[in-house]
Amino acid sequence: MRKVALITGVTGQDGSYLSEFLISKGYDVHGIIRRSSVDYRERIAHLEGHPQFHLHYGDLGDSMSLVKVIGLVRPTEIYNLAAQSHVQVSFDSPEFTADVDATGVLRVLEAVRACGLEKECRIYQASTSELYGKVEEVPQNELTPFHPYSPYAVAKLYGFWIVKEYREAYNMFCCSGILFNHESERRGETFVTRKITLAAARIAQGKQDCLYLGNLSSLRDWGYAKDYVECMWLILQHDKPEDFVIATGVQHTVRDFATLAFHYAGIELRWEGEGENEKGIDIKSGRTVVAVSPDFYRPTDVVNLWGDPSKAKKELGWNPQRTSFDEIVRIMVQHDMQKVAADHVAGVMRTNLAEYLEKGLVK
Ligand code: NAP
Ligand code: G4F
Repeated sequence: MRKVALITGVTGQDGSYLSEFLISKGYDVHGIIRRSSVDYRERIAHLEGHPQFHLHYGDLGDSMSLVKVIGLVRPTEIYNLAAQSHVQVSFDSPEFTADVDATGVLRVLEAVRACGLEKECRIYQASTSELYGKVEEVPQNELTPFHPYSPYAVAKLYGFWIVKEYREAYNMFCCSGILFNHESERRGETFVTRKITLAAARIAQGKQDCLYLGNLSSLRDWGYAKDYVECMWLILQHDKPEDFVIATGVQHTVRDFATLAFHYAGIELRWEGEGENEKGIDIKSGRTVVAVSPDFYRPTDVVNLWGDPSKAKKELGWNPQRTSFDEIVRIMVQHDMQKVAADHVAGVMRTNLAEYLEKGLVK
């Protein structure tokens, strides 16, 4: 049996872990990348040149490129992970977000049909807990009504429904994973968890004074990205095409995350004040190391995500708590403590090199 996977969004957090996972399962993995003027392939650099790993240029906004790549690769499984994935950014670029996160899904489905692969290719769509938005019940499961609460979520809702429609209209094996937040040391640096772990590491090493955050009371069900990509694969190995909630079933606030991250960076926090005046104070030095900035408030914010992964546990045999909240925070802080220290050494070396070049000591 051919095992050929095509991943859109291969350069992203999930795309990089999924590539590693599928290669280990014996798949030939093909990824779609976009041209960029800067090196953005950090997360997959270690895979380039691997005999089971291949890259193709394409874009979710460009149907022809999708038809071309899908026709060439003839994948047995497609993982559609590509998206403008930042909720805050979707308020600034709503039209672009809709084009990629909504119409982009349709383009992938239509490209599969145009290549005559609708009977043999299984499709995974990266859906999201943001669909629950202004939540109508807690915890949220596959039957909870959706109430999207950002341009990102509205676009992703279209993606969810068009996948369902193609499943019913054309009998295609296409499914959505409704994934709750999942984090890792490869998480983009502007998502709240990574922003916190990087800042905690910088503050602990004297490279930053204070971390500014938005809504500290927002609640998330945070899991580990490496565990979640396995679930994407399990969803496509299931005997029937269905949608699944993927979550840990445990909820924490942004404040809890920050308290634990600073703890692992060697700083114990005490919280004082409320709302915009709330501060995280380093107990030892008395310095304010976390403060609130309304710049990071959203026009509408999703504040109570809490997933019920019972269906995935029962039907896919997936363990929702393989990596605990505590362990995720520890892994991320440990990684960023090393990164900040290494960036410092690299910076010093660059400064020295510039000086040597200037003095004509290095040719
Ligand atoms: P990410 O790190 O932001 O990666 C997004 C990927 O999409 C990147 O590879 C990006 O390419 C690519 N992309 C963006 N626009 C594109 C376009 N027009 N054409 C082709 N590729 C494009 O996101 P992630 O955290 O890995 O998430 C993966 C997917 O799961 C996304 O669809 C996200 O919305 C969804 N999701 C994520 C979470 C989570 O907590 N992480 C939860 C639920 C759902 P560049 O590198 O070129 O920018
Ligand atoms: O880390 P976030 O930006 O993630 P958000 O909005 O939950 O979206 C992520 O998870 C979704 C799944 O539920 C994915 F679909 C989506 O692609 C993305 O991966 O924000 C989390 C919470 C929000 O309530 C936000 O208001 O943290 C709050 N927050 C507080 N201060 C902040 C900040 N968020 C960011 N990014 N930056 C802050 O300074």
